[in-house]
Amino acid sequence: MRIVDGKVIVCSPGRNFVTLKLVTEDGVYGLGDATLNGRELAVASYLTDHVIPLLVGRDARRIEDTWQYLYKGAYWRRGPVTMSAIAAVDTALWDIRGKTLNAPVYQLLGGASRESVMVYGHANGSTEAETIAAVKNYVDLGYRAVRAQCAIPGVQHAYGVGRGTLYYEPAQKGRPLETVWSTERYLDFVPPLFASLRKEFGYDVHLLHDVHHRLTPIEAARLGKALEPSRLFWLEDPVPAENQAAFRTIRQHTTTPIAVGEVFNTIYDCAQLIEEGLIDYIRTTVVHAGGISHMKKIAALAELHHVRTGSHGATDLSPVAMAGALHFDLSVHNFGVQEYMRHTPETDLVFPHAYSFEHGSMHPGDAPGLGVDIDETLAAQYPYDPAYLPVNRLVDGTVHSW
Ligand code: EZ4
Ligand code: CO
Repeated sequence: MRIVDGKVIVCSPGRNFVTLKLVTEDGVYGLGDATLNGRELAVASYLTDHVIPLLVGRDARRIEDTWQYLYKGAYWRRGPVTMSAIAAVDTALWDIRGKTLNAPVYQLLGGASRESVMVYGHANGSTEAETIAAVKNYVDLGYRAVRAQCAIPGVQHAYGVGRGTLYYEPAQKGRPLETVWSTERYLDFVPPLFASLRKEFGYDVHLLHDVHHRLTPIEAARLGKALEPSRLFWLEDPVPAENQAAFRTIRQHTTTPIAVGEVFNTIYDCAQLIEEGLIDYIRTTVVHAGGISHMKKIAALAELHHVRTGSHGATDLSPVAMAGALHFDLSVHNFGVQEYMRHTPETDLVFPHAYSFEHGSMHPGDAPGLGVDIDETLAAQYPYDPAYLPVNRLVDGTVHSW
């Protein structure tokens, strides 16, 4: 079964997406998500100019061999552009394999380890009252896990403040938005916010919070300790994670569970975190960490060390990546939770899909392959529209992690 054609479809139905489509000699095609928020065309070029020409003529069934061929064969290893491109190829090949065997991808990965996968939604507010109302909205929609974020008084544009809808999207047109950050105000504001949420909702709903890489290890340790009475499901990205050993400081001070990984590309980015037991949830996802094949290896390492998965699932992951994540989540033993930010209706129409949401959980569906398609005619009506993620500065103007 030879690959005879491949193309990259860039479209912007509400936000930008890069989608790889590989076609076999039998006319079966597979899809892979290659979206890298704010740097989309670099991955599109990597695929079009350097990868698709190498795929034509290869056997579409050799998924692992193709992964190694692209990873080791590039000589230049790792990195978000390379690994998103490899992820797209890998995902498309699993899609093709499922379609040709007439089986949903999760059946090829070992079958379902659970009936469905618990997801968490994003509750954002400009005030504590708004965040409480947003959490209530998710609880009323049936969610059993909710991530709560709130603007901080005196801090412009704290991470995760919504625009009054279910569709949170931080990337903006034009030059990057510059946001201002105060760690001091944040550290004072967040523990009482979660105390209020617990008072309102009790302990039956899982509460999560994303620090978005903004603290130092000792600050994160202090926050984790202060949040212990609120019993978070997890505290996400407490510090930038290039320095994996720095998580030891957090671990030595708090029992608040730690989650990390949305910007990781390979198992090497999290091996120390996992092997030293420095985290509780690994949040790598199909599109940015080398596809389904590589995610399985990360999950297998994590399982040895009591670390569960919590795949990233923001709106900058297309429905193709979301489907891949759901097949992965359903099949791996050590699944924890899946992030689920709803795509806009425009996005859902461009990418018809078999996955579904019910009672706070999702299921990938039983369509062959990934169970997601792309309407290319509709996609063509939404041309690429450059957008950037914000740049963050401290109050005195120093560039800080966003
Ligand atoms: O800011 O995916 O947990 N989710 C997140 C996301 C990220 C975006 C960046 O493109 O942190 O909202
Ligand atoms: Co995050």
